[in-house]
Amino acid sequence: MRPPSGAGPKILALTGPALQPPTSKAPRARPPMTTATQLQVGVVMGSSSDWDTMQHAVQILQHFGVAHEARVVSAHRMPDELFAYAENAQARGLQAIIAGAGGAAHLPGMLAAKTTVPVLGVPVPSRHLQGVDSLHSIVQMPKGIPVATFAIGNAGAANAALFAVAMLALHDAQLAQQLQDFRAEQTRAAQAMTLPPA
Ligand code: RP5
Repeated sequence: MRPPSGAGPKILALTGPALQPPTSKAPRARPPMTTATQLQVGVVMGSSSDWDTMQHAVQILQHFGVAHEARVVSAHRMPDELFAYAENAQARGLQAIIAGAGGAAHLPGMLAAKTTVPVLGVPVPSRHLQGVDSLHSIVQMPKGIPVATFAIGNAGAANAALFAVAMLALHDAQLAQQLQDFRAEQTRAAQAMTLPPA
C-alpha cells in the first residue's frame, strides 16, 4: 500500500518497500483534501526505514485534515529527484516540507538549498548513534539556509507536523480553532493525571 497522499501531479514515484499507512484512530476533524491545488504539505524521508518515525508526522496531518503527500526522496541515492522535488515544491502549492533523515541526514539541508518553501527537519534515530548524528547534521546548517529542526524521533516528527499546522492556521481560522482544541485536550489530559502511592 502507498502512504496517504494528497492527489496532485506526482513528479516522483514512491520508491523502496511500501510504506504502511498510519494506524491512528484519531477522528478526522475535516475530510482530507485531495486536489492538486489543495496540496499543502510534503513529507519526505531518506528511506522507507524512516517510516516508523515519519508516520507520526503523517498521523498529525491526517488528524487535522491537512492535504499532504508522503514519499521517499533519498538525498544521496536520488539526488536528481531531490532537486526536482525542491524546485517544484512552490509551484505545486507546498507551504511546508517536513523532511526526515538519519545518519549524515543531508536531505533537509539540500532541500532547503533548492527552495524557499520552509523545510522542517526531523532527525531520525540512527543505528549506531541513536540519531545524535542526524540531529547535528540537520540543526547545524550554515548561516543563510535555514532548516527548522525538531527533536530526534517520533516526538520530532509529530511536532514538525504540528508546527506546519500552526503555520497554515495563521491563514485558516478553522484550522486555528482545531489547534486550540488539540491543545485544550492535552491540558485536560494532564490535569486528569494521577500519581501512584510512593
Ligand atoms: C538515510 O540513511 C535514511 O534517511 C535512513 O535514516 C538511513 C538508513 O537508510 P537505509 O539504509 O535504511 O535505507 O539516508
